[in-house]
Amino acid sequence: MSPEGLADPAHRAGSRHAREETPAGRSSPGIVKPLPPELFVVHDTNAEMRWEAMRDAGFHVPAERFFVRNHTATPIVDAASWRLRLHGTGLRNPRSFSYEDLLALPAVTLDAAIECAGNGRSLFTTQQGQRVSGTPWLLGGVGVARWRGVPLATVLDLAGITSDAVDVMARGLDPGYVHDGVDVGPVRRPVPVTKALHDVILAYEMNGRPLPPDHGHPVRLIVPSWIGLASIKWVGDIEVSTSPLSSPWNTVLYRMFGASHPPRGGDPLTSRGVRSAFELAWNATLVAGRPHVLRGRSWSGHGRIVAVEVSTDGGATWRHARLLDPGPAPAWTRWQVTWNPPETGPYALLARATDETGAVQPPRTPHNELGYLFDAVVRHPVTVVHP
Ligand SMILES: Nc1nc2c(c(=O)[nH]1)N[C@H]1C(S)=C(S)[C@@H](COP(=O)(O)O)O[C@H]1N2
Ligand SMILES: [Mo]
Repeated sequence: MSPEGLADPAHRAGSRHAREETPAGRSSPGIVKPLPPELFVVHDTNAEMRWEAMRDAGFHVPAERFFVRNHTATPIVDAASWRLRLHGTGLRNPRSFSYEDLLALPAVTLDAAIECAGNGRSLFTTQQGQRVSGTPWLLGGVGVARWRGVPLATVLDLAGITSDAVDVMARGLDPGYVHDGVDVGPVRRPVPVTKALHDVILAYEMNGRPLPPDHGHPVRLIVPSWIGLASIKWVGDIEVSTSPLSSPWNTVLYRMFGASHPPRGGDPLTSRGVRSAFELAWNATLVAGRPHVLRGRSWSGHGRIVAVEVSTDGGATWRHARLLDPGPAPAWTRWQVTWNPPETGPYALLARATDETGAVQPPRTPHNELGYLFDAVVRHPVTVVHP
């Protein structure tokens, strides 16, 4: 890996990252931004967004509140000396771009969700009684931001992509990831040329500001509608190849493994399914005998959300929630429904979304060992109490 642009190759070894507990909340060894406990739940090098904190947020998740999924640690990359190197057998004109070069190219703006393939993983266990391994996300491994950058197609054209190129693999500048005791290098994973040329962008802005360190500064990929892993952060180089490329992230990780899957795993994961979340704390307390506006958001990697139904009686009856956004496909749709809880006691709130392809959230998600793509209807526990 080229160390170009890495201002702090020692990364997170410094004492400012060694702290465990601070007045601002728990910190993570690999994350730069503050992680106040009212906004985040920290899982090792990752931080999940609390859904109850979305209640007063707008359509976009502010960068300070956006979930972080780091395989290792956020590198501090200096945009001025950073270079994006394009190389490989699928290019006639291999070349590099500086940050300024990218800023000078025609830009596009896109509202898109980033969602970890493991979002909802803990529900395989708590809701379906199954064993899975990996970061135990609840539902906060997702966020929508407004991304601005250069279409990857523009940059690939300038580097002379050949008509027989098949795979495009971006590689991060983060420290190498240790998998099964072996350093397998920085996060990287191929995207087929058809997707790379279709709607992928090299983003340098998040919600109108330069990308913050934890979200890929200076430049990251945004691969709309695909699992978050594809949206490589801190991109240092991109390989374009006329033969298929591989990395641990499309061979031993991010595929479906287990009894109902092929012995060497299903195909590498691409687009995400349909999912919903309430903007409520897990085990929230609500007061009986008065109307509550239940709000939430639904999203799908296959297309626009066209309907969301909510059940407050454990799935016996359903009613349609009011959709509040036109539902731009790669982002999410906010919705709301009013509920007047009749009695005190424990309840499960369910939300079930349908997208424009007709895909509906199922009652159960088939098991896979690494706990990817949990898309079943979630039973969100709340307690209703006396006023
Ligand atoms: N270089 C690099 N890119 C990466 C990762 C990483 O660890 N290193 N994590 C991936 C995964 S698994 C996800 S879900 C998204 C998370 O993006 P975020 O941290 O900006 O929310 O980044 C992806 N890009
Ligand atoms: Mo992820």
